[in-house]
Amino acid sequence: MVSTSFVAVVFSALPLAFASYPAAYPVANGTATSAVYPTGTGSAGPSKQTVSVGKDGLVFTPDTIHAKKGDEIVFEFFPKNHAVVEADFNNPCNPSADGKGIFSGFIPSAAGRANKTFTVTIEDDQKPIWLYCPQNNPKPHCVAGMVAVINPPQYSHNTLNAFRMKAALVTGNATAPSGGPTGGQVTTPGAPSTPSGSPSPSGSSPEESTGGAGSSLAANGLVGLVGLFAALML
Ligand SMILES: *[C@@H]1O[C@H](CO)[C@@H](O)[C@H](O)[C@H]1NC(C)=O
Ligand SMILES: *[C@@H]1O[C@H](CO)[C@@H](O)[C@H](O)[C@H]1NC(C)=O
Ligand SMILES: *[C@@H]1O[C@H](CO)[C@@H](O)[C@H](O)[C@H]1NC(C)=O
Ligand SMILES: [Cu+2]
Repeated sequence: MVSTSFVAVVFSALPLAFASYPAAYPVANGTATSAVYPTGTGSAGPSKQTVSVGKDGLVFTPDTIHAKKGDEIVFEFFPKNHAVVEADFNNPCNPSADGKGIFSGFIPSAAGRANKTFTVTIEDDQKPIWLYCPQNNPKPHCVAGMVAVINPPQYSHNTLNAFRMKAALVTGNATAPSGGPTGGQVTTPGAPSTPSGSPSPSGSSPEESTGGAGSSLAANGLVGLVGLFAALML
């Protein structure tokens, strides 16, 4: 038999569980905190998303990325010579002040996709990551609007449009960090990684997803609800 207080507790908790995070739905794992901080360890597992840098002009495509903890963002670079740098929201076109920001290094391409990619693994999906391209030739790409954001804050004036407008007001050149790539991995996808003689995976493209948070919402909701019941019954 189910007591009325148990039912009351469950139903009073439901709005909490369903209301807060449309973009990254929390999957209850049996602790109270899991409803507040999505762990990204749902059954779908980490996803991989691709961002094109300079493929469609001086822009990132897409320029707004939603990712969970553990997800990988793979940047693919197109002509002629772009880079990805992390900025602070209030200071676009300059590397973030803490010196710990993401930097891909410049990755040139003569034609088509460059032979290197830059992969960032999301460690904190509650933290917005503001990005720009530091190339200044023939004009500052950042000032021209070549900016992007990973996990923009919700219900905030700090939107990508606001960041882009701040960037447009920067006078002079964008700044690239000194030193090599940080905050991610530069890899050469074309490099042979399987022993010769083994079946070639040619033709298959790397696993990709566009986020899929919306489509898996119902399934995750069910898992979350079951987890909630399990937690309350213990
Ligand atoms: C559940 O999630 C919380 C918050 O992220 C985490 O601290 C805790 O270790 C997780 N517990 C299990 C059993 O996964
Ligand atoms: C990779 O691309 C760069 C720039 O286009 C080029 O200089 C380099 O030779 C390429 N490397 C290989 C292994 O194709
Ligand atoms: C800005 O960058 C361009 C291209 O790299 C360079 O030619 C120019 O001298 C720079 N301007 C200043 C003021 O540093
Ligand atoms: Cu650029």
